[in-house]
Formats: sequence, structure tokens, C-alpha cells
Amino acid sequence: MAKERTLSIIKPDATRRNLTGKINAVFEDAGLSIVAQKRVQLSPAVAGAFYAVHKERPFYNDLVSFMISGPVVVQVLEGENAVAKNREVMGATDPKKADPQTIRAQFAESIEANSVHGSDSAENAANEIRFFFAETEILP
Ligand code: IDP
Repeated sequence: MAKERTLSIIKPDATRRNLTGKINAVFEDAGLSIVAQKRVQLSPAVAGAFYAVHKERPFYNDLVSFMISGPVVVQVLEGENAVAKNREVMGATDPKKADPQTIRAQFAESIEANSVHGSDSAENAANEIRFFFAETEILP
């Protein structure tokens, strides 16, 4: 299979606890290369727009508040089957339901503060990468 890219976000609960390096090690050990990365403070407008698909969900406002509660690390991961591979190493949304070796099982605090975001399809990955990065910022 050809190389694929996906968008990852290390969320505020994880940056606050200095877990960026440990989470990046999980990605790299799984064969995913970090080909772009920046630490940013999301504004309410940017976080709201990024999660617009969840606008009608009851947890939307809390999710936006959480995502702006501290810096996040946005990244582009590249590798074979990167979208599915990243979802696999992230684990289920609810850390209580995630497989033990996954990032969320190891590090997440709750279903909301679950340490990482990862695109859920190749199409969403392309849109989410474009949302945060110019092509010139991605260096394979
Ligand atoms: P995913 O991140 O595993 O793809 P989504 O259903 O797309 O899960 O939800 C996006 C994010 O919204 C989750 O990662 C989590 O931070 C938050 N979230 C999802 N479900 C709930 C919930 O039931 N309560 C609170 N927050 C939630």
C-alpha cells in the first residue's frame, strides 16, 4: 500500500502532563513518521470550526472548552495505512473501552480528555491536514 498521511492532535490533558514525547514514541514505534508538528493554542473559533461536525452533539461546548484549555500539538503522521494505523494505536474514544497497550488506555483521563485526536478517514485526513498546515510545512 502507498504511504498515507493523517492528522493527529495531542490534546491539552496530555501536553499539560508532559506526555508529548511518550505519545510520539508510540507513533514512531508503530512505523508512523512525524512529518509536521507544531504546538499551538487554539482559539474558540478555530476549535469550534475544527469540531463543527459535532455541533449538535451534547458534548460539543464542553469539548471546545477543553480543547482551548491549554496548548495542543498538531501533527501530520505519515506511513503505510496511516489513518487506520493511527486509530489502532490511539484506541477507543472511551479509555475504559480501549485496548490496554493503546495511547488512550495508557494516558487518557476521561472520554473527553482522551489525550489524542486522529482523523477517521482518508478524506477527513486530507481536509484536517489542510486546516492546520500549508504543504510547505510538511517535510517527509
Ligand atoms: P474520536 O476522537 O475517537 O474519533 P469522536 O466521536 O469523533 O471520537 O468524538 C470527538 C471527541 O469528542 C472525542 O475524542 C472526545 O474528546 C469527545 N467526546 C466524544 N464522545 C464524548 C462523550 O460522550 N462525552 C464527552 N466527550 C466526548
